[in-house]
Amino acid sequence: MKQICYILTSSYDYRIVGVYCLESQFMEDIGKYFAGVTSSMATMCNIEIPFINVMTKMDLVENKGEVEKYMDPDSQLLMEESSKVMSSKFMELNKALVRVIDDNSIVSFIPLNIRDEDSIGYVVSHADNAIQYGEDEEPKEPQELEETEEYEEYEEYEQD
Ligand SMILES: Nc1nc2c(ncn2[C@@H]2O[C@H](COP(=O)(O)OP(=O)(O)O)[C@@H](O)[C@H]2O)c(=O)[nH]1
Ligand SMILES: [Mg+2]
Repeated sequence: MKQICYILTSSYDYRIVGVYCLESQFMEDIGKYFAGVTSSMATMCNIEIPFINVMTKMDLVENKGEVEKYMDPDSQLLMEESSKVMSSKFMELNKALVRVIDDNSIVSFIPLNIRDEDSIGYVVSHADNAIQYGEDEEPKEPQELEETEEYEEYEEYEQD
C-alpha cells in the first residue's frame, strides 16, 4: 500500500488522503476502541500520507452527548476505562500504549452520520483540508471577472 501511494504521488502527481473508518459500535467496548485507536495510529505511521480518522455509523448512536470524549481520545479516559474491564496484568502494557497515543496525539475522529448531508460535507472538508485541495487555485483576475455574466449585468445596471 505504501508503495502504491508512493508511485501515485510521485509519478502521477496524485494527492492522496487516507481515511480510516472506525464504526461507532467500537465506542461501546473500550477494548475494541483501544484496538481501533492503536490500529489507526499504526496505519498512519506506516503509510505516511495525509490521514483522517472517521467515526462511522453515527446514526446508530443514541446518546450523542456521551460520545464527544471518544472523538479526541485522551490518556485519562483510556486508562480509566481500560482498568475497569481489563485484568491488572495488562496495566503496564496499556500504560505504555496510552503513552504512545498521548505523546503523538495524532488520533482524533470526525463523526460521520451518513443520513445527514452536513455531516458528510464536514468529513469531505476535512479530507480536502488534509491534502490542501483547492488551495493552489488562482483567484480570478480582474480581466477574467469582466468577462463573466454577472459583470456584464452589473455594467448594464451601472449604465441605467
Ligand atoms: N445504520 C447504518 N448502517 C450502516 C452504515 N454503513 C453501513 N451500514 C450497514 O452495516 C452493515 C455492514 O456494513 P459495513 O460495516 O459497511 O461493511 P463490512 O464491515 O465490510 O461488513 C451493512 O448492512 C450496511 O448496510 C451507516 O452509516 N449506518
Ligand atoms: Mg463494518
